[in-house]
Amino acid sequence: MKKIIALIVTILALLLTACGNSGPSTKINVSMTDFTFSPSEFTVPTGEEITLHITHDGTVEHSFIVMKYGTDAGEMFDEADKANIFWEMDLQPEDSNTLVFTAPEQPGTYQIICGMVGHLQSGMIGKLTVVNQQ
Ligand SMILES: [Cu+2]
Repeated sequence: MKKIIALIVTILALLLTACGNSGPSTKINVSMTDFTFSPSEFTVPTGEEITLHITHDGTVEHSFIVMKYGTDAGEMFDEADKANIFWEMDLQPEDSNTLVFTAPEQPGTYQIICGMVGHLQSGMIGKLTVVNQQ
């Protein structure tokens, strides 16, 4: 009987740990407004399928762009930066969408930006942290 109780306690402890939001997650929920991503920082495991649910709570078109490893858009997103897009989706105001993308195999930090003119400068910037799975 004691063993069973100990087992149940262990399982509950593991479940609580799994629910913590400090570790990597394969689910991202993000809201886009004029002009922020909320939240703006995400941690995902390498190579996993990531389900991204985006809601648009702003009034102008926005995009969610993950830049390739080792690149960033600099001061502004322009034509030359398009070659460095790892993954992108656009969303119209009051729309929402759920998409799946595969996380990069390379651990590290990746810049997230909105590619609409002027939005990066207005604060539509974020960070995707990709970590090896434990
Ligand atoms: Cu935008």
